[in-house]
Amino acid sequence: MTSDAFDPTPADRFSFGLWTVGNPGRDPFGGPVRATQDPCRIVKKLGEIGAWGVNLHDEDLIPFGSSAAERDRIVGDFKKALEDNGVVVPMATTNLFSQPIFRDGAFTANDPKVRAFALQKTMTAIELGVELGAQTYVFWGGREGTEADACRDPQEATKRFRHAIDYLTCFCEDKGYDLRFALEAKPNEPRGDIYLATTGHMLAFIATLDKPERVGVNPEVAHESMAGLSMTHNVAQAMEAGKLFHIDLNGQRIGRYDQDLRFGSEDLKQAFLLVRLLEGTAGNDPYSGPLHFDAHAYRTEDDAGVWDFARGCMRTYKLLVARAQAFDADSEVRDIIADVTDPVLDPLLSAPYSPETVAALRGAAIDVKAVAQIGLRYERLDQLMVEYLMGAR
Ligand code: GLT
Ligand code: MN
Ligand code: MN
Repeated sequence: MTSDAFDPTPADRFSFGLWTVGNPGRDPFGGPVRATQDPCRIVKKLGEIGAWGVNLHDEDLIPFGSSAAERDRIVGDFKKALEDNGVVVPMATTNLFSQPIFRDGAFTANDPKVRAFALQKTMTAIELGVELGAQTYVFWGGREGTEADACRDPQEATKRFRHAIDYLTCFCEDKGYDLRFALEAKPNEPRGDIYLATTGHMLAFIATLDKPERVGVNPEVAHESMAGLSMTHNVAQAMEAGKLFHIDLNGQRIGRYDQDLRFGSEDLKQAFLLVRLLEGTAGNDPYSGPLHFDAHAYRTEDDAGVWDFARGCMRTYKLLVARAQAFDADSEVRDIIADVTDPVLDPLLSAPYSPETVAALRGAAIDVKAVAQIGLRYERLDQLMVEYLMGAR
């Protein structure tokens, strides 16, 4: 394999979940097509291809029901693999969806035994994450939802979810864990409807928590796209609020099941705009957290194809960074998106509200017809972006 400037290195902060490159290719209509990989082997392979981190659910590493001795042996081996291969664990999470007890949700389930078990499991998984060095803890409420919606008041579900997050932030504080929570939204699948369906819902919910400063979001390209929304806009809102604690990058077409495809393999323009925003090539403050690829290889692939998939995610990200930098350095682009200024109105728009500034603003003469006739050159701007994406510039 040839090497070039787009080969990933740990400095790029790319991570993969054990469940992503370890995905055996199971889908609702067919069983696994690839062998289950040992987590230590995944760590070794990730180190070889230049990834920085590996993320995990409790059960990705420690099979459900393992004894304490088995757990300690598995964790010991895993820590050694991390050290030997220079790979870190930036994020950990809890599997609150695979075990049958969670068939009607975890934190929002009607049965207190289910809610209590979800808290027990999460506290144990948080301890594991902290032991492995994780700094971010993700909450994806995949089964927190309904098909038979009359089963509970959706307001009660919100209250229960809030109780769980408040309880667990207290647990971290009590234990002295410097762990930040990142809430991941999804509109549906595996449930018919999932509560707190988008990143915007999560941001509003976070403002109602006891310790909102500990909690941010983990938006996923596929999930925001399933809702028909702009991932870039949703991420921008989270960044502006100081709440982008983590991100799940992948590929998705609107109107489909959760495809979790290789990053950039669908809607390259949206991927470009997202990378441009995250990297701040247009001048905004960049995102500096982990870049996690929550995706998996096509079911057609063997083991070699899995690592082609992983390399592809990282290379596409780096290629898009280079394209975004070139686009934003282009004088024609800069000219089109340059700030529109007005020596009279700018000071009025930035002045604090007062009866005087209101009077001045209301008295300002604006040529409504002339302003509406100026061409904004967005056709040219968008074509320039396409030309950068196609390598014509
Ligand atoms: C699951 C889901 C992902 C979440 C993971 C975290 S698990 O694969 O589809 O989007 O990020 O629980
Ligand atoms: Mn995800
Ligand atoms: Mn997904």
